[in-house]
Amino acid sequence: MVDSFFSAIEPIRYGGPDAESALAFRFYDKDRVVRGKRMEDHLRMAVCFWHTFAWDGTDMFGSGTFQRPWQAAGDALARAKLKAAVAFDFFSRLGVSFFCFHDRDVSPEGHTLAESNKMLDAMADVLAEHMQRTGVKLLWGTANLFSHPRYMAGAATNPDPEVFAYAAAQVKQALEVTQRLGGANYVLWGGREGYETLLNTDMKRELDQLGRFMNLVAEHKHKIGFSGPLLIEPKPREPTKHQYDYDAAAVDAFLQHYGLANGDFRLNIEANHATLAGHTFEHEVAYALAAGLFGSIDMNRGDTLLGWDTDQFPNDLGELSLLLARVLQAGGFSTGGFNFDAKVRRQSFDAEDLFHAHVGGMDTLARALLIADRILADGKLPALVDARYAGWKNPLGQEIIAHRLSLAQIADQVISRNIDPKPRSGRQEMLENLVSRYL
Ligand code: XUL
Ligand code: CO
Repeated sequence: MVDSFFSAIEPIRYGGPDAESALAFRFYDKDRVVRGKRMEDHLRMAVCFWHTFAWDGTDMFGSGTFQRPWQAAGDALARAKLKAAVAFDFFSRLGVSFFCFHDRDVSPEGHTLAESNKMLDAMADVLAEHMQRTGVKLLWGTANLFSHPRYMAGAATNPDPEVFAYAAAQVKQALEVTQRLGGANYVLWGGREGYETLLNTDMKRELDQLGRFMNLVAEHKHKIGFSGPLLIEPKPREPTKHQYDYDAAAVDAFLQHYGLANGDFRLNIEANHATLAGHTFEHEVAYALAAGLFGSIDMNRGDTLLGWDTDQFPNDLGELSLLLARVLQAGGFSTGGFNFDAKVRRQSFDAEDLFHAHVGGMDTLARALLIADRILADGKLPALVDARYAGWKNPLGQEIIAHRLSLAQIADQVISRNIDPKPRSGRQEMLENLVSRYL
């Protein structure tokens, strides 16, 4: 079965921009060196278990369309083993470097937490063997604290402390398994950490609970010596009406408020979550970088006409070229990477559709990397931004920023020196034309 599921697909190779086959990389040439680093090491791309292997194509109007062999009825642990074997066959044929998972994507829910933990431990051994055999690494692990009915009113923010405790126990196990598998990061997405209605919600209490929860996770990370960062993944809503980790700025404020802004936590920015929050993807990444919280990226896209998290594969070369230029300029990823938190459409149920989706996403990022390199090598765009702020290098600007002038002293200078600033063009259209020339 493992051999047969993807057996019609040859391993994906780099064929250059004019490759004939639909299933070849045209730009992703993993050993090609760009700005002193191999493409594979720049992009650190990952396939996610949940959309690609756990989801069966169900949506809110219809049942599963995929009917994968590992989703058929039967012994849950045997199916989890089959799913893992097929997944690693996929990673190898695709030639991707990393994968990501939730505890319940790779291992079934038992009747008790002890039983679930035992199965997860067994599955971690299975994953470790596949990782050893294929060389595919773990970008991050996480716990699913939103699917089971016990979490319907939240996990850490639940009105019932026993649910908080259950979630804490689940994270302890998922973090330890992530460490055992050499995961580079651990992710916390607060799927239901928010509310459906304020009528039944004590917001202050829920935020305090969430703060305490993160504090406990950070303590445990240090206790076990997990070296990667904890990544909080902002999302404004869905499935909740409002989620406390609304966007990068909200998480930044939360971390500061609860004494958690000490380097343990960074952000996992997801493209479609950014747009749901009314921001651009580039805005969220720019904020994370500005706040010193940039960690990793969940790579996908939304649909301009659909107001929910459609999690489509990325294909906007212009957006991604500017994004990569921004990330490269800031030094690139350290522990993070590009995880395809993206799913094929329900009608794309063939095995080969999973390859078309990932090959397209990987090639788009690789091509964007090459364009970003041109943007930075040419240097005009960063130079224009620098020039726009050049005044701050002068004595007035430096004294203001260095806290050497009070409001009254600044006011005195404006009057005594007859300061009379003249407007300057922002040159937006010229910059837009410049960017088009790189594409
Ligand atoms: C949900 C989402 C999650 C997180 C991990 O929108 O993005 O899959 O990435 O829990
Ligand atoms: Co995500």
